[in-house]
Order: sequence, then structure tokens, then C-alpha cells
Amino acid sequence: MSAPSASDVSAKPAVSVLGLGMMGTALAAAFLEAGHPVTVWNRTAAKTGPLVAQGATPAATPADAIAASELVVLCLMINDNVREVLDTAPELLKGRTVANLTNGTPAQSRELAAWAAVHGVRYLDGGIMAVPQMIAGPHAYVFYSGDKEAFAEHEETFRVLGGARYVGEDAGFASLYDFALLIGMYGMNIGVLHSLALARSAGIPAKDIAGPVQEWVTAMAGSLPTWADELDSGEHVTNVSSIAVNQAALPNLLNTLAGQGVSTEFFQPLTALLDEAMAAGHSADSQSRLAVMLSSNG
Ligand code: FVH
Repeated sequence: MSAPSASDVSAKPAVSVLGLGMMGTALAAAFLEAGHPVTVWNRTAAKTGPLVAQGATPAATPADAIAASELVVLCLMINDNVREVLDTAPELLKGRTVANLTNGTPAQSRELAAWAAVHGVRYLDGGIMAVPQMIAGPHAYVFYSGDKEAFAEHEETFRVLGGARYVGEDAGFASLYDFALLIGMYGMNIGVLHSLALARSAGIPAKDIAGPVQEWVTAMAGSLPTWADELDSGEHVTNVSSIAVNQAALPNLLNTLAGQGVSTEFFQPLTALLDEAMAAGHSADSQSRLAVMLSSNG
């Protein structure tokens, strides 16, 4: 890739990227590719090398990187690292926009937003829904939350990375959306890993069961919009699949797993939850009722 020409560079806002792990490197490379002047900093300075070869300016310290751009993007391992880095130059950050794309909890994001407010910093939190190789591609996107004006001002720049989905002024919301998706993914992962284990226990090759399981899980994901409507309306009665029918079938599922020598540990809590729903009089309701029971404001 060739470095952008001076005329290209002048047209695009400068971006500083702090943290050049796998993800930070992909972010910085995407900004460079799109013609933004990019300044990079990383704790281990050697990692700046490939980006500098592509046209980035290396910064010796976080303060030097912050001073170079109005938009400061951080992608470090954890939010404690972010706070340590920001604490090195609070006075320089005043009036700038920090977009923190580090993975963390909603509470951590809100703490960082409160810190930013005290120091006159415009704070955005981000949840990246992509792996590094997807950045700038058609399927990558990032949830953003926090300072609305700062998002609007930098939205075009953020779109270099993929989709830019602003989800609210509460700085914790990007993380909440991120984890809502990740929790769905991990739930699916653990379910289908049990599918593979069950097949394996019976000597069925994984490749024979993988296709049907994928088809089934994909079809079942189609229930989500209906469950969402039920939750938002508070009307859970279903003509599709009731709590009662699922509660009656679950022992068969547990006995099948146990009979094949496959762990039942992950599904026992589901049995307990369905039993609880029955005891509370929700037998005719759809499984969306379980989301009400799982949440503290149920
Ligand atoms: N990689 C992925 O697929 C996921 C996709 C979704 C978002 N995550 C989150 O992105 C953050 C960074 O992840 P990463 O994949 O870039 O991680 P690493 O390659 O391990 O790089 C970590 C960077 O953090 C720097 N760092 C670590 N500790 C400190 C510290 N105490 N002070 C300053 N910087 C620190 C590290 O520096 P160095 O080890 O090279 O010196 C890297 O730059 C993460 O939140 C994911 O959950 C990625």
C-alpha cells in the first residue's frame, strides 16, 4: 500500500490510535488505507514498525499521540490499561474525543465517561463486533455510546472501520449491546458443543451432525423477533411452544445426555428455571417468559 498523498491527507481528519495489538493494528491500518493521517503509540514500541512503513507517524509517549489528533482511539487489553494511559495526559485530552474500543463492562465504561467529564474530554465507548481480519470489510461494525455530538462529528471517520451503530448517550450501552450479542453466541456455542458431544458419544461423525444442527439453530433463531414482541408487550401466551411442553421434554434431554455419558451440568439450571416457571403459573407462556424471570427487574 502506498502512503496517501499530501492532498488526500489534508482532506481527512487525523486519528491517533493507542494500542497496537491485533485489533489496534487493524484499526490503524484501516484509517491509513482510507487516507487519514494516523499517529500510533504502543507500549511495546516495536509494534509500530509495520504501520510506520505504511505511512503512520510513531509517537514515543501516549501524550505525543494524544497531542497529534482531535480523535484518540484506544484499543488496549483491558480498561485498567486505558485509565492508566489516559491518566498520563488528562490536560492534553481536554476538548478532544476519546473513542475507547477496549472490551469492558458497562460499569467500567460509565466510570471512564465520568472521568472524561471531569477532565473536559468527549467520551465514546465502543464494542467491536468483528475480528481484526474483518475490519473495514462489509460485515464488521462497532456499537458506540456516549457523547452524541462527538459521535456525529466523527461518524464518517468511524465508518472506515465498518458499520457505526450509535446506541445511546449512556456510555455503558455499547458494552451492553456487545455482551447481549456475545452472550447469545456463547449460549449457542455451548449448546452446539453438547450436540457434537452427544453425537460423538454414539460414534456419529461430527460432520454428519454439524449440518443438521446448524440448520436447526439457524431456523430457531427466527423466534427472536416474536420473543422480543412478547417481552415488550408483556403478552407471553403462545401457540408455538409453551413452558409446559418444554418442561415436560427437558427430563428426556437430560436422561439422553446422561445415558450417553455426556455432562448434564449446563442444562440442569434450565430444568430448574422451567420448574420455577411452572410453579409460578406460567405453563401456557412462551419461553420469552424466562427472560422476565432471569432479569432482576422481572
Ligand atoms: N481480537 C479480537 O478478535 C477481539 C475482537 C473484539 C474486540 N476485542 C478487544 O480489543 C482489545 C484488544 O484486543 P487485541 O486482539 O488487539 O489484543 P492483543 O493483540 O493482545 O493486544 C493487546 C494490546 O493491549 C496493550 N496492553 C496490554 N497491557 C497494557 C498496559 N498495561 N499498558 C498499555 N498497553 C497495554 C498491548 O500492548 P503490548 O503488549 O503490545 O505492549 C497491546 O497493544 C481487547 O479489549 C479485546 O477484548 C478484540
